[in-house]
Amino acid sequence: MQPDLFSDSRTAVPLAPGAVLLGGFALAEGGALLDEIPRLEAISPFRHMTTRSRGRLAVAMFNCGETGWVSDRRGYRYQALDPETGKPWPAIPDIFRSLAARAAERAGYADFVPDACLVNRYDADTRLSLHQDMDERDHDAPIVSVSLGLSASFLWGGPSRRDRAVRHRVHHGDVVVWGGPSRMMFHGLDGVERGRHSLAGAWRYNLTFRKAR
Ligand code: MD3
Ligand code: FE
Repeated sequence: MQPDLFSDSRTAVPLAPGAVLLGGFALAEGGALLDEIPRLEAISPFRHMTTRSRGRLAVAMFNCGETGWVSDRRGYRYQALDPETGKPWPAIPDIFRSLAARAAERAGYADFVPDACLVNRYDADTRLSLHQDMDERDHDAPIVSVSLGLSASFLWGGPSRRDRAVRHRVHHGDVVVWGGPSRMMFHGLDGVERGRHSLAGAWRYNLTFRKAR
């Protein structure tokens, strides 16, 4: 008997094989997580990266961790230095790391130690088109994603871009752990609510924790 697995199992909703929605899992810490962002973006600012095919990304991002996801006209990759500053990305704050490990554990992944955390920022007009996350070396490790601020409509597709996507609402404090068969599925974001969030203002933030190398 593992009491901590049953005490709030109500909030663990399977979304797809290998994907678990932990509704409100980060609610208590949401404000503290958001409070880290100004300190982090003072080291590595939010920027709009470009892609080889699609031009400037509407979502603004930076990374923390030993390595970070970057995109430019040469393609996508992970690298230890922020190309904007030429310096290492800021370290993953302890409260980020601890939350990610607890969420992964709840979803059945013991000892999740991410080496990268991509911080995405959206306003009400920002979309993220359907894509797969394939640039991480370790596809057995899950990805943990934390939604903060304004609610959004998440697009969940299948193994092929042609598969019909379904929408899920994600709210401040929701955490999703994507592993196993869901790790390589197409996904995107097709709308953020208009308005203001009491802690995040006119933004939605998303933290995605990855084991990239
Ligand atoms: C499913 N971010 O950063 S989070 C991304 O809301 C990304 O910022 C979106 O897609 C966002 O790559 C969606 C949920 C998410 C993140 C990574 C996944 C879902 C995923 C990787 C594999 C499958
Ligand atoms: Fe993604």
